[in-house]
Amino acid sequence: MVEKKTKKEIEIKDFSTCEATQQMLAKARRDGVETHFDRAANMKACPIGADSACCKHCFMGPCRLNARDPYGKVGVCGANIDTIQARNFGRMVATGTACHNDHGMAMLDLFRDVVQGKNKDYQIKDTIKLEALAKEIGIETEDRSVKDIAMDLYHELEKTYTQVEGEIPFAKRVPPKTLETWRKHNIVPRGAMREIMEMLSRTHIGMDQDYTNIIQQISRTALVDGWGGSMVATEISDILFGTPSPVSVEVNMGVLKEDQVNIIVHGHEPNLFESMLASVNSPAMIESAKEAGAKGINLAGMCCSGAEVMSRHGVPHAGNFSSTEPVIVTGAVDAMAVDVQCIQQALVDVAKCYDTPLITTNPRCKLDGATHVEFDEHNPMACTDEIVIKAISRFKNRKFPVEIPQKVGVGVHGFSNEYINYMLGGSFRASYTPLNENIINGRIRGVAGVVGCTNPRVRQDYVHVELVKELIKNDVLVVQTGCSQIALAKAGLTSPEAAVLAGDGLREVCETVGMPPVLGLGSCVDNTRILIACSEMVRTGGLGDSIADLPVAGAAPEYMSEKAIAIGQYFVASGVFTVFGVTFPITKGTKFEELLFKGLEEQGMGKWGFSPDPYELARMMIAHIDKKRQALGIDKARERVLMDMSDRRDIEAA
Ligand code: XCC
Ligand code: SF4
Repeated sequence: MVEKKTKKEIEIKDFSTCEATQQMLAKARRDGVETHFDRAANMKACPIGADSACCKHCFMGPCRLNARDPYGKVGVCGANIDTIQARNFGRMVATGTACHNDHGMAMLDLFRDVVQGKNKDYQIKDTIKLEALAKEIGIETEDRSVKDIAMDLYHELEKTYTQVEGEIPFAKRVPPKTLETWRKHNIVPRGAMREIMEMLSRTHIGMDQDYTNIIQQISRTALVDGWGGSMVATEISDILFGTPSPVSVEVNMGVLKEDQVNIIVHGHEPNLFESMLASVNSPAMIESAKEAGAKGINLAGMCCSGAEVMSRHGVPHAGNFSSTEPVIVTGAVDAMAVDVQCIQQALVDVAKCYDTPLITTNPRCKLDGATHVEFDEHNPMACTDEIVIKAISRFKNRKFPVEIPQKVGVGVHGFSNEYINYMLGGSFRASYTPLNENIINGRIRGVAGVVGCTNPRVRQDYVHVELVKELIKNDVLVVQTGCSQIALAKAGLTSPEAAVLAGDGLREVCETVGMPPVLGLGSCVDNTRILIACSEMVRTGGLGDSIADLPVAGAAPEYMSEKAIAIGQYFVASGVFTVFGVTFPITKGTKFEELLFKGLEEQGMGKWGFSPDPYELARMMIAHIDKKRQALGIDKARERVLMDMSDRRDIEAA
């Protein structure tokens, strides 16, 4: 195949390792359609911004410092490089935290309306989880009605957002020793609105100009994401829509069907998706699709909405973030409905090229040029029915030949914390004990969370897949969420058969339990399931008494969003060594870098790490896991298969 070159000569295979996406990028070039890969190749990332060496917080500036001589100059106000970087970092964390809290609060609003009987379109699906959660945060449940417990739970969780003084409700779930560290550093969040407000206030010109003090508010803000808004989003969505348990799902563009009306839901809040499920299954809609000549209506998800509903209901998933433009290039998408977050404005133009209705649904996320059909959760199907009708009409009038890459990865997803408990311990003695035992005896070396976005500045899926392969080969059990989980699903690593790629110890555990070596937990707010899993591991015993003691590590190797930075920081503040790829918004050789990459660990938390290379990321994570095993005195328990970097490079070069 001869590929037409874009302005900058980059081969399509260097954009992505996902073959379906490659096929569509080739088609896009033939069709004269541009994607974010082309734009990234032709727009050099701003080098000053990449180093976080500029400030535009006031109009005595904007000021830019020299990253190669970071202390050679200060801003007009005198702000030095550490202040500038810390303030920039703080604002990223504030924005990411705001997004997750906004999402969580929307779920909590819906929950309140359902409990009060004001919304009859949704119901409480998991009353067992409702009661367990209520009990966990100190709500009386004995001899009380579900409605009363639910109302108390609502009022309690609302504090996550609105509380002015005190500790957020889920601080009760934090292992005592970890909480003690937070209290010592005064970083236990009060409420999200307060923390985000204070973060923004403290980064204004003339406010907090000591990076060691700014970091405190950065951590406190990030923690109200992980242990606050995101956790509320996960827990309330489980209660309303059902707690996930393993389900076999197909992932990749091959889930689209040429002879059906294809609808994609892309975004983050599951309420839209739940209503869309009801719409596409309604007999009237199916009938009308058939009248239009379709065999049926085919619903698939993308990005986090998709990851969440895939895990919860087994809805097929069409791809991760970097495939959201390419999927439209198939010509097979009869409507794409979006809600909030990670919706690129470029979708408008790509959708226009293929006559695909691109429909925004949320009042807080409209796109210039898209059709807006507002989603009202008090009459949800009015919106989703209208989208289905638009899709059917587009199907009937399809103007272009359809080309669907015949690729799917079949795997098992939906490993909620509740299920992991059950899977390992059985229904009568559900517990994390078997996991801890297998870590102590060395069959499992440790646990890694590999999560986050894809980013057109790196080859799509490559870093995710190589990193995870390297980890499981070294007996590290991998848990996943978001676009990373989708990358591994496409690569076939989420199936139990993938256990053959694991080291002997991990493989034995996987084969005994019948689980894949890579456990998909859901969307990015579901990263909180990892926090809960860590807390359970601490509570179960034998692996130290704070999260910082655990042989665990986290990674977002292809991240692109500020939400990812917030997530990284809440893992670090919770005690987890967290590594990022792509690029890190920091000036090298500064005190602020030293604080993030070293100092925080000395304060009893985790720390950051960075490398663009998957093998180096794996090496860093495994070295950290081994360091923790050694500190716990369990390092001798395993036969160590040390990975030698020069060896493996030699093998690869051969
Ligand atoms: Fe967005 Fe959540 Fe990143 Fe994917 S992983 S690109 S944030 S959809 Ni959350
Ligand atoms: Fe420049 Fe200081 Fe204003 Fe930032 S706050 S733009 S460093 S003068």
